[in-house]
Amino acid sequence: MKRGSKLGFAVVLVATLGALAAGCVASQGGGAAGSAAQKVYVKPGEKDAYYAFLSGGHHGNIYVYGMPSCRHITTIPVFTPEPAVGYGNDEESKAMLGGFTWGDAHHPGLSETDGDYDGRWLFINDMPNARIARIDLKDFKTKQIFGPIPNISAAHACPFPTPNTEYVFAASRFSVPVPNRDVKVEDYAKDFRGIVAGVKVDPKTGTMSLGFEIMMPPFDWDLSDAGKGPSLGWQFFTCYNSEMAYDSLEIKASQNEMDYFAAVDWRAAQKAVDEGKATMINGAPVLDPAKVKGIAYLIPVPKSPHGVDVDPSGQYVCCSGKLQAEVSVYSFAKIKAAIDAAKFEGEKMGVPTLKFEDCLEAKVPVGLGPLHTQFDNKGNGYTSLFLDSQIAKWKVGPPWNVEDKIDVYYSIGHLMASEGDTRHPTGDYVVALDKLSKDRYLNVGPTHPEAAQLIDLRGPKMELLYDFPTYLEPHYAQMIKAEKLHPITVYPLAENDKPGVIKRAEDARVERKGNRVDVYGLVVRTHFTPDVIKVNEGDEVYFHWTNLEQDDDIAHGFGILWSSKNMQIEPGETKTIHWTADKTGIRPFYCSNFCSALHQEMQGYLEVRPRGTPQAAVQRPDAKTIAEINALLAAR
Ligand code: K7E
Ligand code: CUA
Repeated sequence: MKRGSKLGFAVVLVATLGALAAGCVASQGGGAAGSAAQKVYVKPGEKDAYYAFLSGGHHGNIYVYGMPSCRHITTIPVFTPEPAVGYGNDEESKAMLGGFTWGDAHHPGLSETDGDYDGRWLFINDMPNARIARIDLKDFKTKQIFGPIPNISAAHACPFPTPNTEYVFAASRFSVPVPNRDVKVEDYAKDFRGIVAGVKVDPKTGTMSLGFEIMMPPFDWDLSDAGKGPSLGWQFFTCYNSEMAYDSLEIKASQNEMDYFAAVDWRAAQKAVDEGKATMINGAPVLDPAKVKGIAYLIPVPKSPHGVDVDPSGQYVCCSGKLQAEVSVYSFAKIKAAIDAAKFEGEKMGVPTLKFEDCLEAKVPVGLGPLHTQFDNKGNGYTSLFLDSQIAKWKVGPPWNVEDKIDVYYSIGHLMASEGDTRHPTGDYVVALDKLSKDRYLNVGPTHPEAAQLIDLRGPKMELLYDFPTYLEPHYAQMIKAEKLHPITVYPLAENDKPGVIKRAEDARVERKGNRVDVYGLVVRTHFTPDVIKVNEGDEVYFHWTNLEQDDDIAHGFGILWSSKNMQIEPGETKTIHWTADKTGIRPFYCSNFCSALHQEMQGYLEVRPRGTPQAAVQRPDAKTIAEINALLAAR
C-alpha cells in the first residue's frame, strides 16, 4: 500500500514535469512574446538603462520616458504653461514664455562633447514662433527660451547641435519677405527669402545668442544635421519647394525632379560676421551669399527630401526623398572636393549649386516614403518609411544593400536610436515614432494617442518589443544612457540666491510700498509663514515663497482660491508669483501639493480690506509664531 502510493506519487510527478515542459515549449513557441516581455521588464524598484526625451509636438513640451520599460517618467514644461507646477504662472517662467501660450516642439537636441551626448543640456525648437529652449539636465528645468529669432519664419530645421555644442541652428520652413513688409504674395520668388541662423551656445553656461544669419532662396527649409569627423564645421539643411510655389504646394512643390540640400560652413559664416560683412536686419547680422562667398552651397536631392542625417563616421550625408523609394547617400569628401575645385553647375540667388553626380555616393532602395535615418554601432542605417509603415535596415557602405525590414503601426515619422545622433551609437534599440495609432489601444474617442514602438537592434533581425501610446505629438526624440545624467534631487538651500529668498523665520514679512506688497515667506511641513496676510483691494501682491525643505520629493504648492494662481515650490527653491487683490473680502490659500500627514492643514488667509484701509508698512509674524517655526525647523 505504502509502495503503491509512492509509485502513484512518482507517476503524478512525471506527469507534472511533462506538463511543465510542454508549457515551457508552448510559451517559447508562442514565443517571442515571452522573451520580448523579459527584454522590456524592469523590476519594481529598478531603473531603466536609458532616458528618452520625446518632443511634445504642439503640446509644446518634452516627455521623459525610461527605456526599455517605456515608462513615462515625467513631462518637462517648455513652451506651454503647465498648471500643476505653475510653469508660466510664476514670474520667472512667465517672463521666459514671453506671452506665448503654445509652441510646436519637434526636435530635441542633446548637447555634445566630441560628438557624444554629454548630458549637460537639452535643446528643443518651437517651430512656429522660431524659438529654441535650453533645458538644464541638472534639474530638468527650462532655463532659457531664445527667440523669436528675427527673420526666421518657422524654425523646423532646428536645433541639431554641433559636435561640441558650439551652435544650434534654425532655418525658415515657410519663407516670407526679409525684412517682412507690405508685399504681394504673388511676388514670392522676387521678395521672399529663407533664412538659416546659427545660434551660438556659451560653452560654460549654455546661454544662447545669435551668431549669424544667411539669406537663402525662398525654398521650404526642412531638416538639418551637423557634420562631424571629416565633415565637422559644416551643417546640412534639406529643402523642398525649390519650385517656389506659394499655393497648392502639395502639387506645385512636387514638380521638380530635384530639390536641394544646403551645406553651410558655419565657421566661415561666423568669421564673415566678425569681419563686418553682414547687414543688420531686424537686429540680426544677415549675410548675403551673393556678396559673401564660401559660406553656403546647394547639392541636388531627388524629390522633395525630408530628413538629412550624417552617419556616425561623418563621411556620409543621407537624404530621404519623400517621393522617392531611395535614400540618397552623399560622400562628404566628394562634396568638399567639388567645392574646392569650384565645380559648380550654377547658382540660386548667389548660392552655388554643385552637380548631383559629383557628390552622390550611393542610392539605397529602402522602400516607399523614406523620412529619417538613424544608425547603430555595427555600420547599419535604419530608415523610417512613412508610406510602407516599415523600418528598413541597410548597410552603410558597399554594397549598400537592405538587410532587414520590420512593420510598424502605423505611418512612422521619425525614429530614434539609442545614442543615435552621436559618433558612437550603442546599437541597442530604436524607437519608431508613429504618426497614427488607429486601433492599437483602448478606444478613447476621436483624439487617438500617437504610437511609439520599441524595437530591439541587438539580434541579426530587428525585433518589435513593445508598444506604448504617447500624448500629442512626438516628432523626434533622443535616447541617452542613464549613467550620463546625475540630476540633483533638491536645490541646495545654501546656494539659493534667488530674488526674494529668505532662510529664517525671523525674516518672514509683508512689505508695502504704495500699493505694491511683497510677501517674503517660508513654506515647510506644514506651515506657510506668514499664514495671515493683510492687504487692500487694488494691491499688487508679489509672493516670494522659499521652500526650506532639504528632503527629496517634499514640494509644496501655493494656490489662491478663485484665481488662476498656483505654483509648486520645490525643496530649497524660491519662486515668485504675482496676484492682484481684486476684491474686498477673505481669500483662502492652500498647499496644492500633497506633502505630509498635515498637508490638509497647510493653508492661510488673505484678508483683503477696502482701498485706503491703513496698513503697516511692514507686517511680521509675532514672536510666538517665529519660535514655533524655528522649533519645527530644528526638529527636522
Ligand atoms: Cu515630424 Cu522632424 Cu517635424 Cu519628420 S518632422 S516626421
Ligand atoms: Cu505643503 Cu501640501
